[in-house]
Amino acid sequence: MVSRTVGATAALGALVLSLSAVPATAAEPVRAAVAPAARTGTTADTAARLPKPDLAGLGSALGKALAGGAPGAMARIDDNGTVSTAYRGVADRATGRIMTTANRFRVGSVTKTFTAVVLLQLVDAGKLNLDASVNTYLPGLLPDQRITVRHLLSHRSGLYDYTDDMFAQSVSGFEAVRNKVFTYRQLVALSLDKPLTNTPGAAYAYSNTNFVVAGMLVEELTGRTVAQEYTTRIIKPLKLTATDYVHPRTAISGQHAKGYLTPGTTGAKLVDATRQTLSWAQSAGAIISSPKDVNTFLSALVKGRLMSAARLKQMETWTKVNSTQGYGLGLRRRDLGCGISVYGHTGAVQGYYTFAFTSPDGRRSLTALANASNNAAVYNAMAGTLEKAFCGRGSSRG
Ligand code: HEL
Repeated sequence: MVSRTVGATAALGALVLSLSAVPATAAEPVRAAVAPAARTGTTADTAARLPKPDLAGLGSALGKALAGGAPGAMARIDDNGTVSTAYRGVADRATGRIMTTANRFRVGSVTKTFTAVVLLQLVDAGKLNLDASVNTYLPGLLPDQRITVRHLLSHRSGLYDYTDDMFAQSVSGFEAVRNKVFTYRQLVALSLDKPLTNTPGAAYAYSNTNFVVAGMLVEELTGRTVAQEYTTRIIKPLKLTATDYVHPRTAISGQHAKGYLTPGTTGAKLVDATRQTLSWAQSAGAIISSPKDVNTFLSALVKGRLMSAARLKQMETWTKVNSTQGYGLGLRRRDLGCGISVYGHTGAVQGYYTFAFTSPDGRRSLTALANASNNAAVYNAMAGTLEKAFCGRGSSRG
């Protein structure tokens, strides 16, 4: 099912509302006239120049995810007030309830972007220095004084990712932690059982440990929980009504997609992984949200509504990941086949693969979800949704 609605985006105000009923191409000259000075450099009017999304291609990408083994898949594009959705398969295998974009789900590491936003707001407030040693704020926590806050947020600390061992066996590893409640310090201790993987600052090496320590910083500097900080700094101001952080509770409330972990053994049954504490990730991966909310969040973020322009510039300063990807501060950059780069994050927790990205000016956002994980065919199919959403029919990949 693919549908397109031209909708009201209340927060954007009356001027943009009046534009939202106009087809994307026709609105271009007006859009350019609305806010010419608000954006600078290469981010200006990216969405106005974007090809129209390829909605049929988006549906096909979701179909490929199902062919690869996902029970269901869905995607929502918010394109400057125009909403397009596509969905396939089921949200719940037991009842056959269909998958739609109304379902909430576990966003996994998209949580890292939320955590980075909170810390960058604390930088703006003068409470945190990105280039200070983490141990300045958490004395004695880390074994190397040279590890800075910026190293954490850009995955350059060298702190070993304890989840590599935890989930070496996908199903037994998951079942061993499904109901566990860890303290942050216990997770850091698991990491510190292993030496640093690189000299601090020297290399990009993705590690959940970085964002566990980031969560500790949030709690240390504010005296409040990460849940409270996400709520007061992001969820409430942006009116994200389907977003929350319920750790260590295991249930997802309201309408949601059940998540299915693919076992490592061929032919073995999918494992319903929906209920879990996510305590192994916490501030690195435990947020629950919806496609609409994630799109609203990423769009507001890159439009500069969550931090100063100077902090956003730092967030969008990229460390090379590979020839087509960069990592900023809790933010991924993916370079697409049509020459456009998009910013956001991916998520992979048991049962859920998320791709959530926005154009650099925040005007077009995509959140795509498959309710399966540990399955390369599904992952690659979902990665293909980006090309369809941002490159349209001109996509050279996917
Ligand atoms: S991994 C990633 C993704 N991130 C990181 C984080 C997240 N998720 C995890 O660390 C969970 C890893 C285990 C997931 C599990 C599965 O697929 O269900 N895999 C196994 O059990 C494998 N034996 C870098 C992919 C991200 O995109 O940022 O989310």
